[in-house]
Amino acid sequence: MKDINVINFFEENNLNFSSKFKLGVTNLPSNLDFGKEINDIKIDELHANMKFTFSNPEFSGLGDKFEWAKSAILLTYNYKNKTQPSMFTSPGHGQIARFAEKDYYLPLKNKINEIEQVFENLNIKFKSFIDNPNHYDRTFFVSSGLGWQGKSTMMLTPGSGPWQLLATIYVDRKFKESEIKNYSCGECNLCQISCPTGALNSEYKLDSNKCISYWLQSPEVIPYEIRNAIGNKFYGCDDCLTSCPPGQNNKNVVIFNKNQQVKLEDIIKEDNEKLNKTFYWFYIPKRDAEYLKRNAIIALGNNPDQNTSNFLEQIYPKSSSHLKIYILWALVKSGNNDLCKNLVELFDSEDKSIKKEYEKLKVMIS
Ligand code: B12
Ligand code: SF4
Ligand code: SF4
Repeated sequence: MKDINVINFFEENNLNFSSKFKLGVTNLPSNLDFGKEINDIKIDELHANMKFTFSNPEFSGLGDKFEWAKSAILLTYNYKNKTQPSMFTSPGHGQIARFAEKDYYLPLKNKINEIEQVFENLNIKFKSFIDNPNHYDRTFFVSSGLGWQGKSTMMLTPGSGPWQLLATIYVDRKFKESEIKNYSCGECNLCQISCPTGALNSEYKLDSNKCISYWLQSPEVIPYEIRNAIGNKFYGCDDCLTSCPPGQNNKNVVIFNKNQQVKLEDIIKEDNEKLNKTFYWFYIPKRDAEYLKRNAIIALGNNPDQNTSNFLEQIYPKSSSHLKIYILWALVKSGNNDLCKNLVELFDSEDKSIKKEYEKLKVMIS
């Protein structure tokens, strides 16, 4: 029997795809196995102790996970919209990376649900994955003819570049396999040059220990050099995406995108539960919004406005010890060394961890 084209198959089942979506098919078994690559990153400790796919690389990186599956469909959602991605914010404001300015996973999940419905109606077995620790989402991207892996490690497609989210559906049905395209980054290395921390110094390999995107999701204490490099970022980092030519429009203009800006004082003052709800699609360690406030204080330290020092002084007494160490750092950054000294003496003369942090900051100043 002739293999059916996947798009025609869905159209026949009343399921259409807007131009935001792209589909590609890899026939199984594929002999694709990224378990070793994921494990190598882990062995070299480039994974910064993250769990995700690193918990069980042998399974997450394995293409042929299910004996019953005959095809893997890779579905991508292009979240690049008409406005240019913005790296700029006004003073006192922080930047949200474009993938998180809205819940862009939602349209992808909805589409997966529609696909699942089609298979369910036809009694065809399937299993889908989006951002799941048990599956490395990039596994079938190249083999499904959707593009190539860039030096930033991002999966790139002509037109949309890196601005896309990925999902996979294993299915017990053979579809026509997509043709693999022969693309590459060539001599380009703009992502490597643009990365503020050197996390991409080895091409095609990300050192998560240096990646801002990682640190803004991490529960660990953020090192000083990373805090400085974070700049105005509040959540996520797009520097290696914004610089990537295949993802750019012809016209590059400096713009402020309001969807990508937050007023940092408002975040820091907000009730934790409310913050969790407002940003329900963010990955927040332990769903504890204190970590978002931490990010906001760092971004405010790097991108203060005229009121920042007064504001930080006001909120210091009532803040948790965890946040106090970042407030002190932000005050030192803006040259308020005496104010820091007074705050510690006045409110925390008995708190060993804060005093220790203050001693470290004093070394930093000198
Ligand atoms: C852990 C994780 C992170 C970590 C680590 C990222 C990473 N590159 O590994 C952190 C927190 C840093 C992160 C950041 C981001 N992430 Co993330 N993340 C994941 C997650 C959960 C697992 C990724 C993983 O397993 N990495 C393991 C390593 C081994 O993978 P790798 O870097 O791709 O490794 C390959 C290369 O090293 C390659 N390689 C090595 N040598 C060579 C040589 C050559 C010549 C070639 C071609 C390749 C090559 O081989 C390896 C295997 O293919 C996936 C979701 C999932 N379940 O898969 C999302 C995912 C990768 N993230 C995604 C996104 C959107 C982001 C951010 C853009 C978000 C942001 N704006 O802040 C950044 C981008 C940072 C970057 N440059 O990658 C998307 C990426 C989509 C895409 N177009 O590729 C994914 C797929 C989620 C999704 N479902 O869409 N993420
Ligand atoms: S997300 Fe930011 S810090 Fe991480 S590799 Fe890309 S540019 Fe570097
Ligand atoms: S910036 Fe250049 S080198 Fe980096 S991923 Fe994009 S095309 Fe490849």
